[in-house]
Amino acid sequence: MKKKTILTRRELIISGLTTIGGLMLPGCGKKLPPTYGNILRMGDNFTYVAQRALLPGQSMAKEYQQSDISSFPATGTTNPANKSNQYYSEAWDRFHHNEFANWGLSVEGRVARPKSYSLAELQNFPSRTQITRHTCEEGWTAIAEWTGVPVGKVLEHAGILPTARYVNFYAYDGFMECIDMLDAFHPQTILAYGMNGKNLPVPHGAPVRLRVEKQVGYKSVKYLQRIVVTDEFVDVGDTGWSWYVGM
Ligand SMILES: Nc1nc2c(c(=O)[nH]1)N[C@H]1C(S)=C(S)[C@@H](COP(=O)(O)O)O[C@H]1N2
Ligand SMILES: [Mo]
Repeated sequence: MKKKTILTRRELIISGLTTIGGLMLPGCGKKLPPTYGNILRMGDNFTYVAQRALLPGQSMAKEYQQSDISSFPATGTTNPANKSNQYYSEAWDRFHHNEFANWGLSVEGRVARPKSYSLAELQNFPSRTQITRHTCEEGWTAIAEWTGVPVGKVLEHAGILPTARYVNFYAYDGFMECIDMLDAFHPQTILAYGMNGKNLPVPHGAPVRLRVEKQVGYKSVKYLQRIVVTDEFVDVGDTGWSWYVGM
């Protein structure tokens, strides 16, 4: 049953169907996330400039000890090079064959210097390592150590524009998710290339995955391809699943 739910969510995303959709604010034509109006998530509509003042007030997800690290199931897509899977990615398959030497993560949209970052470039940023608990919406949790570069560092390097509000993450298997500036610049929100002291394994999203420690598992996009910064809410992932699912 596990798999079915995930596939259903993703099939909806891929086919572009939306069951909830963002709310339209009358008069200004601005699309806002479905959770808008929840006082606890007023940050949803803050710009990059506004979030900088608020960031120090954000809480951290609990971090654990090495001895707490558990076994960790892989779910959803676990190998984009599997040709019998409908989410097969020829591009990812080629990068994988080449040990991700030519792989790059494109950062585009509302940034002054759009750029494709190689794995080496991402690894050259100051890194962060954290041991956290992953919570899947389907009812399991697991603890692992993740190493990567904070998303905020890469966005600042690309020159994020002051009006930017959201960051969309696209994966090679068609999966996509959107987060706001508070989550994007949260210190524990990282582009992870390491898991438990090794390179990120294929089943867990090689070569680089997102970790959003303040939200449920499905925000942590594996097999990253593209990051697109936007000024307005783009309803990419809201297919009956909540846009914001805080922990
Ligand atoms: N690209 C991609 N990212 C994804 C998924 C997926 O199927 N494809 N599944 C999501 C879900 S529902 C969960 S719980 C976690 C699972 O990560 P894991 O396989 O490392 O346990 O990845 C999330 N990110
Ligand atoms: Mo999940």
